[in-house]
Amino acid sequence: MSEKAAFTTNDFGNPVASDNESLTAGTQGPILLHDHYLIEKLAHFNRERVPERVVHAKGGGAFGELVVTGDVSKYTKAKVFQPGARTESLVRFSTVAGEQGSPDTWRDPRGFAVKFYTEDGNYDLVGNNTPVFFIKDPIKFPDFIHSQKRLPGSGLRDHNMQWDFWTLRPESAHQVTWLMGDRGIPKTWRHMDGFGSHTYQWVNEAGERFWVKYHFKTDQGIEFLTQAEADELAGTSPDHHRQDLYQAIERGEFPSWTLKVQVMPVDEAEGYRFNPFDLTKVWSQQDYPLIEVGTWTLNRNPENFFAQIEQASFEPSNIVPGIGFSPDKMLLGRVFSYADAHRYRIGANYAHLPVNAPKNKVSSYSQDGAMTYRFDSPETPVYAPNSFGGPHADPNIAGDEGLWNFDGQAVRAGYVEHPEDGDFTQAGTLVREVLGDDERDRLVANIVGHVLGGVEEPVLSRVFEYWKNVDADLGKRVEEGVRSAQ
Ligand code: HDE
Repeated sequence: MSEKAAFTTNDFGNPVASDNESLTAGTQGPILLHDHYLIEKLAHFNRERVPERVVHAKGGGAFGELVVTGDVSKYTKAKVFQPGARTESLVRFSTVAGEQGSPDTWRDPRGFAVKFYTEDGNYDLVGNNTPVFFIKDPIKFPDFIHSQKRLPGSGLRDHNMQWDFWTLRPESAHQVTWLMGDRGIPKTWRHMDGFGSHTYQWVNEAGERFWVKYHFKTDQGIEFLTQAEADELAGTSPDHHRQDLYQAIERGEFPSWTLKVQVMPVDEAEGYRFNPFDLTKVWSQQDYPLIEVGTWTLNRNPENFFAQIEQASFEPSNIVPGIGFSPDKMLLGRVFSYADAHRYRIGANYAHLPVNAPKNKVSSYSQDGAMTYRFDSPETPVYAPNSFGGPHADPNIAGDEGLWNFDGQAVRAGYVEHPEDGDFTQAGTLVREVLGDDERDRLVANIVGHVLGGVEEPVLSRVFEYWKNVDADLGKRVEEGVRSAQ
């Protein structure tokens, strides 16, 4: 027998007389202005939504824990990655182009945003379920996203616009090959890998530096949906992935991933066959094998979706000592953009929200701002330097944010091309050496199906050329497939 239900109150704890009848002058009379409870309900209702994420609007997530089972202490001093360390974590999985109400099973990369609540503050590793991305310079990001969303006039999505952008920016080929293949529609969020995607810098206790790439290898195995299965679920179960994760955790079926890294000594970057900072490229695992870090398990559902998932904030700028940035221009662009997005979407003090707040003590000089919730004792100075024991910076971590050499010229130019760089090389390797025959067959069918969904000249000819540049036989099969269906 549940305990006696409490009386309904308004938002300030004042008990209310009725939740069913507004206050009127007589039973037939006008509603009275001083029915402040009615006004509170209607006014708050109008303010229930915050702006959805401009990308990655549809998603879901859970809490979990990283347990370090390996030993990477010779590469990093980051406490979160020390042997035996256990760190609480939050993840939000998402699609990219769809709005909040869009189906989980659309073909799209999946966001794989991980927050570690470490003893040195939050470390956010905000990746995707693919190791690469469509572009390599952040200045292209708004254009790229515009081309993947909706036409300005009709408000409709448009495959012609998508392929127009992709074929005019051929560096997209590697990611588009991933997208059009089986990885483009994971069976569930539990059955997909995650990647940090970018190259980051690790620093060990001795100050030695390494370039690293992160891999979350699913312990559930990689599984996918065919286009037909995905299309059916888009109609019958649009929240399929969100529901699957929630119910698996409810059943006590806690999904886990094995976190691994590739490590490159900093002095090998310049001579590597691919530009190691180019986000459209991977590092061959023959060249830099995966090294186990630990097990990351999801074992607790959010109690309130809006408070803990919709308002969750992830930002690549949240890094901890022992982990730094790299010359990857996409990473550096993101280091600005995410906190800016959260300030706009949730407000200046979004870091005060429990889901975003670090577990260690905050000793910053930020103060005030709307919805201030966290504050220090009255005697704590609000400026630095000061003579009254306020917090001070730690010079010992200078340089931990990532150090690398560069010339001083200001220039707008693409990356330095390494010997095996090129827009189509790794896409071709993926098609010829990684995919099996059945995966290639589905890749061709998915591309043909997508192109038949509205792509026309002059874009159509460029699509055939794009795929022939990836792989001659694949390109031929795509063109034959489209031509025979027209
Ligand atoms: Fe994002 N991205 N992004 N992105 N991204 C956002 O931040 C941005 C990129 C990713 O579940 C936004 O909170 C720029 C790559 C995820 O809350 C925004 C560039 C990768 C999520 C933003 C990129 C990602 C976002 C939108 C080009 C994989 C959802 C709302 C330099 C490595 C996180 C927000 C969550 C969200 C900016 C490209 C992953 C607009 C400028 C590459 C998983 O700030």
